[in-house]
Amino acid sequence: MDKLIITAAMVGAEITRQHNPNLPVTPEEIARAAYDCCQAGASVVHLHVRDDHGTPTQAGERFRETIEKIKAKCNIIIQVSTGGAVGMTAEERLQPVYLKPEMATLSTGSVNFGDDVFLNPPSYLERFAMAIKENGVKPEIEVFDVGMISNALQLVKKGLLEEPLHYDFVMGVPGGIPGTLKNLLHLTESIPPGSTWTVAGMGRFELPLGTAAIIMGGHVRVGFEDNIYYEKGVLAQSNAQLVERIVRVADIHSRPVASPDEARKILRLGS
Ligand code: KMH
Ligand code: ZN
Repeated sequence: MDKLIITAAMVGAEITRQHNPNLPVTPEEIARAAYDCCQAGASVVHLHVRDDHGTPTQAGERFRETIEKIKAKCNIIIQVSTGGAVGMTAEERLQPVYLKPEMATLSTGSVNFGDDVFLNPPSYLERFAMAIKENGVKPEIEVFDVGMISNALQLVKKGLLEEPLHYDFVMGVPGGIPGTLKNLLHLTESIPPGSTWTVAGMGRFELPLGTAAIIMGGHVRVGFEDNIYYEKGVLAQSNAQLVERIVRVADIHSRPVASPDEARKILRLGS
């Protein structure tokens, strides 16, 4: 098994300080949280940013400022979100890709998202994949349901994506694939051999699915974007606290944790 890559999804677009007062919002707070997560064992940050009012934004300038502050503190891999928030236009969502970060997400299908729809029609998939390719960015395929794997493989056939792909199984979103072990197994068996994968379990699914991934040879995403609780009824004090817990679980299962440079090799960044 490869060493374990832990991704910290620290901000997201849906959570507010009303949900968890420890949510990092400003570029300074996000950079500090990224540093703390890196120190705790994360090798990737999945990055969303907020404007001065705490509202989700995909503004290139805000990403640039936040990325600079993170880079000044640590060597963690920065993966920008192209999902943004529901209702944003494709061009709005694509802005951080033009900064040529090491990684960016690519959601390969539409999904009901609570009471909303996270819209990713075929035209978006091609446009996003092309922008990601043209800017030399490594995509992480966001899979909210199993059909999104075949959509990604269609993009490979069209020459818009290159294998081996790295997938993120986002499980337990209301409207997406439920966060069961049976479904995780189905997803892992549906990707081509040689692919890499991580799992992002929503809410109470974060810890059991993360534990399963550690045992199965996958990788793990944790953080406030997916889960604001440390345990039932107890809010997490920080993103780093959630990273620390996954490091302890990995340790119990004798799975060493990857440094950012080791993660770069596993994910074949820059190759
Ligand atoms: N905020 C969600 C609607 C991504 O970052 O690529 C989409 C999302 C996926 O978070
Ligand atoms: Zn996201």
